[in-house]
Amino acid sequence: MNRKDFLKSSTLFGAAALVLPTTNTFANNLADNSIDKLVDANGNYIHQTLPYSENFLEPYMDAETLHLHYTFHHGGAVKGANKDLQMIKKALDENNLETVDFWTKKLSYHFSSHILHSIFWTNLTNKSNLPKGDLLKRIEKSFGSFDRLKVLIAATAKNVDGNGWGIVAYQPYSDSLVVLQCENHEKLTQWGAIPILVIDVWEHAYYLKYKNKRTDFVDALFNIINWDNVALRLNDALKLTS
Ligand code: MN3
Repeated sequence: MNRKDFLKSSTLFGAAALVLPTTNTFANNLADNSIDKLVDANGNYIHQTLPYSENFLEPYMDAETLHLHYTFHHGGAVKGANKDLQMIKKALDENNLETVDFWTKKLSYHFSSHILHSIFWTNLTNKSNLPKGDLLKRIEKSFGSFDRLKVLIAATAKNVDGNGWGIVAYQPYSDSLVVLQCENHEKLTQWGAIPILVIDVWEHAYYLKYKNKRTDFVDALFNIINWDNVALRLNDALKLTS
């Protein structure tokens, strides 16, 4: 798929998501690679099982935090997104668009949460590894070195105002990797950017173990980032947009 087709199908997907099953190439690529599958054949959002046991990321991420985070925070977003979608459908069916702006805003929040959490779980592993190959080359091209990226993404994540995420994304419009500071789940993106590494700095992600020390949590996460997964995601993003 070339970039023109991608943009065209993205637009179509955006408009058709309410009524059609997902046939979009990006979603299919992700499902084929078993990275994540966020919707079923009918376009409803689904909550995949975690790719590991809840104590897998100990001691850096404790099992209780992971359980609550995955079950109630991520799970709640999936439920919320399905409700928002139903409410938008209902508004269209009944031709009553009075509250549709509310549900559209909610859907942006909930589905963005679903997307980022799905990426977050697979971005983590219990054995440390480092970026290599094409990913490392891309990092060096965009940031100068891996160390410079680490400093940038860590500072960006630690300094989010309130709840949010630090994100490394592939930006097809500039053909480069970019670092984003996301507030909540859906704010402060660059259109088109595809997240490949996400760091959840909502308090629910760390408060049981790290209390108010968000900085310690972000530093600890660097012990469990699965750079092979980040590389796989970059590869998919490049294939999608080339
Ligand atoms: Mn979270």
